[in-house]
Amino acid sequence: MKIKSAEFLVSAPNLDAAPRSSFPEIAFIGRSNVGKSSLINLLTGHRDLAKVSATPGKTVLMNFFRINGNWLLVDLPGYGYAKVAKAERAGFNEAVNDYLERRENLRLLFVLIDSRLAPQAIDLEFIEWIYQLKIDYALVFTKTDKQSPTRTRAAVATFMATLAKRGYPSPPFFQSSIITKEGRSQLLAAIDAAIQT
Ligand SMILES: Nc1nc2c(ncn2[C@@H]2O[C@H](COP(=O)(O)OP(=O)(O)OP(=O)(O)O)[C@@H](O)[C@H]2O)c(=O)[nH]1
Ligand SMILES: [Mg+2]
Repeated sequence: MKIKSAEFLVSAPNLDAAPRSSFPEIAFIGRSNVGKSSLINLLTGHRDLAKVSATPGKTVLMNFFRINGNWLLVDLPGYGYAKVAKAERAGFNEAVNDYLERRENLRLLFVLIDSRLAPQAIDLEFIEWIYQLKIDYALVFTKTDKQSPTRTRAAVATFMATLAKRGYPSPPFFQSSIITKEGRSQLLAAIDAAIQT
């Protein structure tokens, strides 16, 4: 898929503030700082579409973008960042809960995982939850430029083995880097397929 246009629509604090839309939707989620906003910029080819920050917890709202005039991309707030105010944390968790449970046009959810880390409890818990919700999801192992391909392969294998041990089927997975652009064309092809369904 070629990205011809990418427009920011709205930052929504809750599902009521999300765009009313019948376009297919693709969302990105993962731990704070895992690289969601960076990956969205890589995919769309817009350097500053989604705000990137070295400070974890930057994206606290659900950010909606319209791509090519016919599908929506959503940058969801990162989970697992303890430092935001308690009230705010509860607020965005609720917004994400509502979004995942009720957004009917959601076609595919990309769950980003830091390729350098051993499986994290919070990621596994999140996957268990979306599995119960029957949401179509794929994993993206990010920041692969920061280590050797061998280490990344081992991290992916360990993660899949951990899911299998807990009784969950292996989801589709990708590897990504904003430095080498690894994963860009594969992710765009997966999005293309998902929005046709
Ligand atoms: N080397 C390298 N750095 C990356 C990559 N992806 C993201 N980063 C860096 O990781 C940091 C966090 O990236 P963001 O894209 O803001 O992460 P996020 O998941 O949107 O974070 P929140 O909005 O806080 O949840 C930034 O300093 C990025 O430059 C990557 O593929 N390679
Ligand atoms: Mg972000």
